[in-house]
Amino acid sequence: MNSSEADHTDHAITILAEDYAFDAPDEIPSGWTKIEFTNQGEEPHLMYIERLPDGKSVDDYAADVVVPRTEIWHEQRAGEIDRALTLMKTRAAFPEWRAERTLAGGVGVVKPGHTLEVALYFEPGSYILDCYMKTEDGELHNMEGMVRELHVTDASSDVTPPDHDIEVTLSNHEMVVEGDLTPGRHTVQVHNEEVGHNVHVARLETDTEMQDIIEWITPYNLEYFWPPAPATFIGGIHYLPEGGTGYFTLELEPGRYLFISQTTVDRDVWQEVTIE
Ligand SMILES: [Cu+2]
Repeated sequence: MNSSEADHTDHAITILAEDYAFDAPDEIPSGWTKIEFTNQGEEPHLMYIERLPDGKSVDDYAADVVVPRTEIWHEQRAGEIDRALTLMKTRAAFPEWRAERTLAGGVGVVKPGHTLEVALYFEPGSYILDCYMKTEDGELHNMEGMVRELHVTDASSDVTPPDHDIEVTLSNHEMVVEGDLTPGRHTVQVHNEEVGHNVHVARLETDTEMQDIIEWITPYNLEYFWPPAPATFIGGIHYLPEGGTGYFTLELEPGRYLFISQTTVDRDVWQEVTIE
């Protein structure tokens, strides 16, 4: 192994997404962390990360966030309440402590069998890793076991952010995608200028319906993250904090791709890119 390969693999951690669990370390140092993320399951998965307020654990998160969310989702799934009421009831059900959470990035929706490398920055603290996509039966993956805790210690990593050749800038009313949009493997820097945005990348086929993607990716819709996925998703960076930056590797082939954020889809903010 030459020194550049050593630099590349040093301090990288591996996280496997399975149907339905995360295989991940329990503890990492703070600072930049490189994550090799592989979806080993048969279904698409994502990884949402948030830093818990001091004193809270994954058990609190499961009891106070995942369980009430699931109960209200079941009412929506049964057709008892519409989207607006679902949103209202869910917000009312979440505990007060949740206002003190901090978004910490994560991994966008990834198709089965796909691996990408992600780089994220972590302050010391307790975090949860959560996939809240749905099974074919409409059960939440986190209720099936896809939620766990990650401790970030006071020790600091000496990892530096990777070089990148594509940049995505997210804000409340705009998404800018620029850089080397050519076939091959790229590293994308995602920078979030305002509250809690994310970006997911999907490959578009000739029969892909944009409206199906919008309905599938819009939080609290009946179709939200309920299989089948309307397109093939190949990663991204999940909810970043304001001012936050994350990196992910993106493999492009000739064709059409969609960069879309769940928080601005209702404002028709997305970018379609054609790779030649
Ligand atoms: Cu999942």
